[in-house]
Amino acid sequence: MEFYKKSTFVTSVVDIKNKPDTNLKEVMIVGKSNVGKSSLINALTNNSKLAYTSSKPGHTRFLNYYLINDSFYFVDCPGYGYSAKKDFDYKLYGKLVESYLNNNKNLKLIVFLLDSRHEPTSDDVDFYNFLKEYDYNFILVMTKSDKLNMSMRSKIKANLANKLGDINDKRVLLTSIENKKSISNLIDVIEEYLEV
Ligand SMILES: Nc1nc2c(ncn2[C@@H]2O[C@H](COP(=O)(O)OP(=O)(O)OP(=O)(O)O)[C@@H](O)[C@H]2O)c(=O)[nH]1
Ligand SMILES: [Mg+2]
Repeated sequence: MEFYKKSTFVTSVVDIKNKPDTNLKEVMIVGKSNVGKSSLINALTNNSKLAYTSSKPGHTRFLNYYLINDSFYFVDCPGYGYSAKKDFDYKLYGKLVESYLNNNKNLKLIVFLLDSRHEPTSDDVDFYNFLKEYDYNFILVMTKSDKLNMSMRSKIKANLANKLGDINDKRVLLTSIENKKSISNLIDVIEEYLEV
């Protein structure tokens, strides 16, 4: 599949009690601020106006549900690790994400984004370890690969292993919103997890 043809914004929730009342499957998109979560959702749906993106970090607030092909949700998360935004409430963020992950039978896959140009930050490492405690499937998506040169490219796996430990049991994909092939590869992987 090249991209998801039908996409609509459904709701933005601050309290998990207000999540959409359906049994549709969900794919969570998470990662540090500015890593490219919202942009990736737009690329996957070929809809540049769907999710709000910004070159300034800290833009997506709360959990945003996007209905895809009338069959599942992408859940866009606020980014962590951006402390300069003074009105960003980290306690609220932590609570929201934890309550989202608590016993979520609809959640089929977590897409954990990391910047392909850098080693994972300490916030990335913390979040990775936090996710590992849960039983959900998750994959690692290395974003902004269009900005990589050959030597950076060759270091990605070593950088990951250096900070995250053994990642041999994890799927690692490289994406760029400018590279359609990388987006359709990601769609194929997402579809695998949605089928089960
Ligand atoms: N070169 C390049 N830039 C990208 C790519 N993906 C995202 N960006 C840029 O990165 C910036 C942040 O993108 P967003 O999608 O808003 O990031 P986010 O993770 O949703 O950020 P928050 O909502 O603040 O947590 C924007 O300027 C995007 O244009 C990519 O694949 N390549
Ligand atoms: Mg965003």
